[in-house]
Amino acid sequence: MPTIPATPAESGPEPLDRLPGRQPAAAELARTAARSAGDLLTPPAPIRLGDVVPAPERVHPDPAADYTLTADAAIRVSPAGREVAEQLAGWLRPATGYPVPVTDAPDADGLLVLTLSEAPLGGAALDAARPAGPVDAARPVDGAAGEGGVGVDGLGDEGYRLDVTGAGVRVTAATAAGLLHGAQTLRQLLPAAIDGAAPVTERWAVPGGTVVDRPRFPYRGAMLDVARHFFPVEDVLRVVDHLARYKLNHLHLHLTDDQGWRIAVDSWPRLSEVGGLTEVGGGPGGFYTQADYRRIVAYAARRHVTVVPEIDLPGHTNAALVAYPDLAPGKVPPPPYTGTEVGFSYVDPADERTYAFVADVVGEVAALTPGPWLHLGGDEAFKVPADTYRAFVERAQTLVAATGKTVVGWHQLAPAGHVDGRVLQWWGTNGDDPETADAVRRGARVILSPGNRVYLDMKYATDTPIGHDWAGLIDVQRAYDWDPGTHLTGVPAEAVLGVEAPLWTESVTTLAEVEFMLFPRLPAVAELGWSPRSTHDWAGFRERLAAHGPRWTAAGITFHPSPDVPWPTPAPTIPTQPTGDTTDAPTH
Ligand code: TNX
Repeated sequence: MPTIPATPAESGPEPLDRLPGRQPAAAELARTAARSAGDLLTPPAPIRLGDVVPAPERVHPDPAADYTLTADAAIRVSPAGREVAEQLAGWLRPATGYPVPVTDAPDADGLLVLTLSEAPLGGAALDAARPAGPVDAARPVDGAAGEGGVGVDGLGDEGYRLDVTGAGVRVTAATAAGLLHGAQTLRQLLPAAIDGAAPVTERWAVPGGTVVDRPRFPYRGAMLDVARHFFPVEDVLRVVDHLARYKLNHLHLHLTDDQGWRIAVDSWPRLSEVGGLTEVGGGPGGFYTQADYRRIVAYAARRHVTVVPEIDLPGHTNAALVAYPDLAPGKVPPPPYTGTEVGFSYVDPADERTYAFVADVVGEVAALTPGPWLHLGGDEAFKVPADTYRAFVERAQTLVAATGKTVVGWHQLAPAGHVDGRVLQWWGTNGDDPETADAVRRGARVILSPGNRVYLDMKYATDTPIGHDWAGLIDVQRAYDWDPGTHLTGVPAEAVLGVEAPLWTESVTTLAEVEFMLFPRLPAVAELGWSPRSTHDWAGFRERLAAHGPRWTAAGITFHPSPDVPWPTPAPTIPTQPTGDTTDAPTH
């Protein structure tokens, strides 16, 4: 297994004696020899190539081709992939202590061992090192995804190919999103200590072979309710990092509710200035300025996460009514609300001014949001008669469509008329909803968030210190063992856009508590959204997931040590309940 390839390669390191103007310095030769000797003496990488969450579509291990990251590692990348390469370097530097430079120079000095490319690369040493023919269907592809080998052309918007040989590592993808997903896979293939914030001595081995991977569903998300309790920008950025780690690509922000209005709207300033001052339990609340919101959106975009803003209408609007009592039925100013009941508030559907309010708000939010979606809420407007509700929703949908955004709403929107592309987010608990199935027949697509599977505000067990249980107790296996493609009667897999795990925050007050509810269930939902159904296997998943406990510990991520998961022994230092402490800030 040559450490230095015999021929010049686009992807692998140049032979030292062929670099222009350089003679093989004795020190370099010695280092090369030492590395080769080390490769012969060291055991295989302790992590197997398939030990990734979410499970990749195809994995072809080659234990003879493990790669070891060393101090001279550099990342070579085309300009379009630079942002991803910088992120990868940012993950590798703290724990390795290596400089890991990023370069797009084809003749850059130093050994180039990681290559990100947006285009297929031919004739490189890494190609020579991988097995001939299509990658083995060690994990066969789901029906629609095709058969046989998958070339770069078949990777789609988010897929990637990862090749690991003794000579180096290469991620190939058609898009920067695919490159990032591949880089996340590479990160998981390094020892857990890679997630630490300070240098440690470790053999940074990566298991050899090839991974070819792409998602099952295009929409994979989580929702954070920043209305019941407000979470500062830094917390939201860290949640974005958590999503990206597991290849989730949408962050739904529940921005408004009875207890608080969290986004500044210039044309209706009291919404945030007055409506933002409350939260559940009487705390100070808060809101995002438009600059704050833009910062979240931009941070997410760099991680290929799309923000989906939700303005919940016509119910869940007490905070808006406190700010603008003219919007309230009967113009009666309601008192601020800091409890946890639902369904009592609504904007006056009989007043034209309400529709001016809706148009202004969705107009400003749409202008701040580069992503295609705008979520209208629509849930639990219990005090609005069905006909009135339906007429309100139809006008509101039209106002959203006029902004150029695609309407998303909770499945209560189903009876309203179809608007182009609209998406219903199903949060029921019985897998059967004729109204939603009917809306799908009329053209709607569905995001699945079954309350009894992926509502991450549900307790894990009766003794979970925070959370609800109205949809049942949800431990990891329950969150994992269902199929979004067949879950909802009368809704075919083709109508399923994807999955989303909502985290409501009536009882969740700190970032540590957010993480405690997300981990370890969020990766289960991520796997349902990403991995081909043929890989679905609880026994295998819990083993792969277990290896993430030490990663979360190294990264300072709080998690619930669920008894569903065989955490490695000796047990990592795991807080048994939310502690409120966090040790690292989001990476910028
Ligand atoms: C139902 S799910 C709600 C939320 C609550 C949640 C608590 C949905 C669309 N509405 O208002 O926060 O239950 O689990």
